Amino acid sequence: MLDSNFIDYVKIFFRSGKGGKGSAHFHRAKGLPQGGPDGGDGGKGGDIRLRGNAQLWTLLHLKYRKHVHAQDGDPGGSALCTGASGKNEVIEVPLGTIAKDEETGKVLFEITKDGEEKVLLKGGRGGLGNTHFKTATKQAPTYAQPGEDSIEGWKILELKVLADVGLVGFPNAGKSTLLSVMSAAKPKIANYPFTTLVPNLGMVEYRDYRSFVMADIPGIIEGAHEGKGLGHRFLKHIERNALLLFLIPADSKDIKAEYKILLNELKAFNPELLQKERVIAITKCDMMDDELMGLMKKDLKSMKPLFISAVAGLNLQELKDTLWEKIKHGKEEWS
Ligand SMILES: Nc1nc2c(ncn2[C@@H]2O[C@H](COP(=O)(O)OP(=O)(O)OP(=O)(O)O)[C@@H](O)[C@H]2O)c(=O)[nH]1
Ligand SMILES: [Mg+2]
Repeated sequence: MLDSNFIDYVKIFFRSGKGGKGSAHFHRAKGLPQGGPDGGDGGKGGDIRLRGNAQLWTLLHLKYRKHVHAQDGDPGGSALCTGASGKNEVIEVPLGTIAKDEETGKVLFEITKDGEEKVLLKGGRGGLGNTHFKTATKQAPTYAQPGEDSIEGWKILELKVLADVGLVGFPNAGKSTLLSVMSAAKPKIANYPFTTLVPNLGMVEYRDYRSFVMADIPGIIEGAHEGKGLGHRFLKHIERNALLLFLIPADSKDIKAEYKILLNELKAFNPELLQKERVIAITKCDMMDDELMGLMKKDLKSMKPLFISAVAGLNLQELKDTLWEKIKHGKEEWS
């Protein structure tokens, strides 16, 4: 894949901690040569856990971690001392991370909230000390339980970008420019197709300190669903966006045809993408004079687009209002 910092897939060998073994100790004290069993339980082995962290955007920090082992539990001690539990190994992941079993491909769970913690591999239980095995007929058990074994295996962590708004458009449509003026993100912008090679996310501030996340993905071209261009690899990221914002430049040869191609590509990739709420914006409207704008508005009436310009700041507040209006229902449902 392209040399980039956007890592959305890692494969790691995880092993949870083994449970500590129970102790088979007997109480010994001066004048009490035949004390009873006092072997403590073994400590629990550490879990392997994943925890959501809203400050992370990629899995880059895990790129070079091929093996992750949690600590084993300590064995039980004398005088009923329980062994110390092994430390849990908590892996921080961005929201939208899915954990899969490498062998079966089965999705184990998904992390969607900040601070959400889930156990990937459970640490072994500590073994019971010999005190537990004392019975009326067996006062001096020499048996103590071994700790439960660790669990290990290759797991896949995969990230699907979780954004409220996904930008959809041909290369050069002005997606990155829009993201750069609406958020603090600074994506690369240039006058050639496929400037954006990996998704960029930006937080868009809205009125009264509310905000939403916008994702800029590489441009989509005809045939993207068959792997043409770069769109294919990234289309999966907009599967998660609540709302799709289609961007078509005012200087497109045929705006309606361009819109249709975009819709077809999404549909061929995953028909459910067409179920999502959509907003259409015609970009680069600063390039139009009033007369041309008038004609265009008439011609595109059925599409109900917004006419914007990222460069001239035209109708950007209206765009935010429209997006927010549609997003907020979803947000209310989540909270
Ligand atoms: N006049 C004008 N030009 C714009 C506007 N927005 C973007 N552009 C120009 O259009 C070109 C492409 O802009 P980008 O934002 O890189 O387009 P993109 O959709 O991200 O393109 P890819 O990353 O290649 O898919 C750049 O030369 C921008 O300066 C606008 O509102 N008005
Ligand atoms: Mg771009």
